[in-house]
Amino acid sequence: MKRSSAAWALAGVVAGFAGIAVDYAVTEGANQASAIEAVAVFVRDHAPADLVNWARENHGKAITIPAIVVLLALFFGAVGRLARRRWWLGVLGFAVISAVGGAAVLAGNGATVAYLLPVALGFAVMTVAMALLGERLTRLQAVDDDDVFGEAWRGHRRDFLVVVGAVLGVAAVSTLVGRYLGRDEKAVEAEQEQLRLPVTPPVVPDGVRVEVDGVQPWMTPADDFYLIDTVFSKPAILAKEWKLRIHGMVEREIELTYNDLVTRAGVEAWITLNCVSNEIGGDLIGNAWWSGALLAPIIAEAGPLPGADCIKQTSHDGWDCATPLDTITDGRQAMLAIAMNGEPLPIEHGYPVRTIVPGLYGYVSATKWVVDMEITRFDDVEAYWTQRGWGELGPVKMASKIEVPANDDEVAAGEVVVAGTAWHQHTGIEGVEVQLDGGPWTPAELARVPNTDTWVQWRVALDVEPGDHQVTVRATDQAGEVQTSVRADVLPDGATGWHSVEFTAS
Ligand SMILES: Nc1nc2c(c(=O)[nH]1)N[C@H]1C(S)=C(S)[C@@H](COP(=O)(O)O)O[C@H]1N2
Ligand SMILES: [Mo]
Repeated sequence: MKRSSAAWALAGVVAGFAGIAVDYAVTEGANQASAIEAVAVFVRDHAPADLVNWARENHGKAITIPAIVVLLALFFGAVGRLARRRWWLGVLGFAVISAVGGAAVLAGNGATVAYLLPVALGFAVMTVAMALLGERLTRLQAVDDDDVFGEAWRGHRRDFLVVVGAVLGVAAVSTLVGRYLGRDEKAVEAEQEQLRLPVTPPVVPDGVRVEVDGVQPWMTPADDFYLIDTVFSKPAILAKEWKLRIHGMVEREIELTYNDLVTRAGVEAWITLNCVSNEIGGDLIGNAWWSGALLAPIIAEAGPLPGADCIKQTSHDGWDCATPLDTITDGRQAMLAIAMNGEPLPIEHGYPVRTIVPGLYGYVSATKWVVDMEITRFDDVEAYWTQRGWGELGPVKMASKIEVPANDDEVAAGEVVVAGTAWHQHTGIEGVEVQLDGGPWTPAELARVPNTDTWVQWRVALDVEPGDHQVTVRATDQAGEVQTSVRADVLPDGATGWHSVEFTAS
């Protein structure tokens, strides 16, 4: 009896880890976080600060995943035992753990519902493996107790062990496949550790924050920076193998290596990047300290020929965009960036090199994993998104956003602080006003900005009576234009309209 209970636990452990291994293999292939990694990241991000600080000095990274594996082994053992009583309890156990993994995956930056597919596959493997093992064990148990060690018993035991071996084989092969598929990424991570780039760490400038709880940080950490790209698997490119070819309507072709670029590096700036698909009040925006080499002198060296008006940029994954040439040469800090917030670019944000052009939406400019620049004419090119109906030039539109209070917040009546961000990169924001319940516009106080290429934080205190309210924001830019109230969809060239928030005061 005892032995068969151990056998059920073993079956649960073997089936569970086979599912985990399959999830790992698929996610490594797709350069996504495996369920286990996602849980580790979630734990890291939500653990108490003291624990995280302790872990940093005590090999926290090295401990977290083995600790999760041990907990999983205990859990899977229990699931195996439960499956012995009722098969569906086993399924339920695996479903619960898969749901936990799936939730952690979804909580990861840039995750979409499609990221759940590997977890679902892992769950399927667990259940099927458990069903196969459970069937063998049930047969083993059905043999009369007095037949233990008899012919039939030994046959069933052999059957069971064969299936255990097969499931372990699936787990082992999946783990090896995952290792193999993840090797490029590991190599890039090792290279990143070795890099000593001539970049300075980010120092948040004085006075750029309004110091209101709930307003997003001035600097968006790379881990929280929104992610947009069309790849299923992020390219893992070694800097030492990277090259950028600049050609087309030029006097001379140029080929740059990563070292060439590092030698030319010298520009560092706070620049806010946003996506044309950002809805009013949306999150597809971030502000970072970018370091790299100015593009203007590099393009000047190639020498654009008369008539050229754009640069068709192509990334390693084949995605492309066309950037107006004058936005590169007009003096703004358009750059080939090698670092984000003082660190080498993370793979998902374009390692080793991406383009950043202040004042343009990402889809016409911010090429991640950029490897090719063709100087050409808009008349002669179509790029990934312009072929799909999006606008050609892609200048950022002025926008403003209320971050505090949040929609449906309940606040105390009286003085209510309203705060948020506003941006019109490369033009700059002159003023921000808010309006309570359709009343008069009240000017907000603006925090400072280091240049016109970033967002600006703002705040204003309003006197609010008890009841339901709506607050609306609008900005004015340094060209004197007032943000339009006319609602436009993100397609084809960016949303317009005022952002409003509804809240209750009591
Ligand atoms: N290679 C590549 N670069 C790309 C894209 C892409 O799909 N592929 N998307 C662009 C878009 S639409 C935006 S908004 C920005 C987003 O950059 P991020 O993912 O680093 O935030 O990258 C741009 N660069
Ligand atoms: Mo975008």
